[in-house]
Amino acid sequence: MRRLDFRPNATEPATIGSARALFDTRFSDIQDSAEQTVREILAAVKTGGDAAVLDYTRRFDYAQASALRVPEAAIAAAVERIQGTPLWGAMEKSAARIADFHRRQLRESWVTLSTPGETLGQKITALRRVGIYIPGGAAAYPSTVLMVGVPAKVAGVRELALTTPPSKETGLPPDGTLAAAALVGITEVYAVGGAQAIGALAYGTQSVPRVDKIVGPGNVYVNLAKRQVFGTVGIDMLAGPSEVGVLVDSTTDPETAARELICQTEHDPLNSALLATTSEATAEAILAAIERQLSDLPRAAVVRQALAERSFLALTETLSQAIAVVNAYAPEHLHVLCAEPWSVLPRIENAGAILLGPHSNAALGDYVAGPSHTLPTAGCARFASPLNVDDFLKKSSIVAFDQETAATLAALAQTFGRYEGLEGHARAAV
Ligand code: HSO
Ligand code: ZN
Repeated sequence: MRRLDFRPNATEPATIGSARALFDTRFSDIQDSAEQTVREILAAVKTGGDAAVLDYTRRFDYAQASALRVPEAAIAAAVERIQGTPLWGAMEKSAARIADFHRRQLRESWVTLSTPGETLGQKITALRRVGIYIPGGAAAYPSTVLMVGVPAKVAGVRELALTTPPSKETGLPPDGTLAAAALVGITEVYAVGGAQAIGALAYGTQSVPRVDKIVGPGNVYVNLAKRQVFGTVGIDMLAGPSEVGVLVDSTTDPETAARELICQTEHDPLNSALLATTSEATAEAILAAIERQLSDLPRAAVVRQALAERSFLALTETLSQAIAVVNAYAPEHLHVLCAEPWSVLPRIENAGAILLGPHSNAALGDYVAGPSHTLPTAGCARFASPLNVDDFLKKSSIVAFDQETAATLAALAQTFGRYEGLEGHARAAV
């Protein structure tokens, strides 16, 4: 972990400004190198359609690929295999909790009725067709299918197309991913990953009808592709390599903090972590606990790399300073493990998910708590929200005046129209 010492007696005390500049570049090296490749893939998919997508699939994922769509029979077979395992029950319970949480976010269209002669309002419409990207390759993420698919269903999206990479051996996505899709009610599944999947969803191909918006997390290629197709389609956010911020003080149990840091960094060597604390002794105890816990963890090497290369230890004099560092880092997940976490909550400005206290652990948030685990990363928590029902809804404004109301407002509009040199507008205001 890179050590940032904000305490006044440090040799060269770090500042919030310098930390922010450092945090801003947490993934820029990988982004810069992938940008051009992604541009080429998207251009090829735009002009080449299915043939180009298949070509990339054969090159990157499954050498014998001959079709993009996963047959419904293959989904049904996956369901049958998973239904006999504990994963099915876990998915059902988790889906129910995710649905409960997201139903609270639903909102109604509204109109004003209080002023006679004028009605203003907002009409809410669910998006018609949405593409869901689910990461795959080496990993299988049925939980992500639920965390994206259930909010989409709650919002009332009519068509959902899911795309996820095929396994190198079978050419199909993992059973768990297919079964989760079926559980959510998604039958349109494509065995396509990476930037080529984003291109297919955004531009449409012979076998993939284009979508209105693309949602879901992905690797750096997927995120860069989403950014490049934004405008042709909507996107939810950039949800890339996972991040965790952990805020601790001298009261924190080091084993708990260590588990949380390990949990979010075991996804990928590109993951990033921030440990912010007022207590150097606790920080040292946490680092020692991490070493102990890694001794028999299957993915210890991934965690070690993530902690060594893209992670930070911030030592501060005061809790306020530690909170400022957390806000500058804007983590995807923040675990507040210091004393009185609820009193810290109002001061947290930038974080995708805020987990309060030692029992609100990362794994529960990732799998069963209810809020979507698809969260803004790479500092996007400064301006973006977790994936939620609003991502699948859009609003249209409604204006309805009677003649009398129009006449009373016309003079104002004429004033604007003439000032802006738009005489047609001025005359249309009657
Ligand atoms: N921690 C990941 C989500 C996930 N964890 C999926 C396990 N499976 C990003 O928030
Ligand atoms: Zn996770």
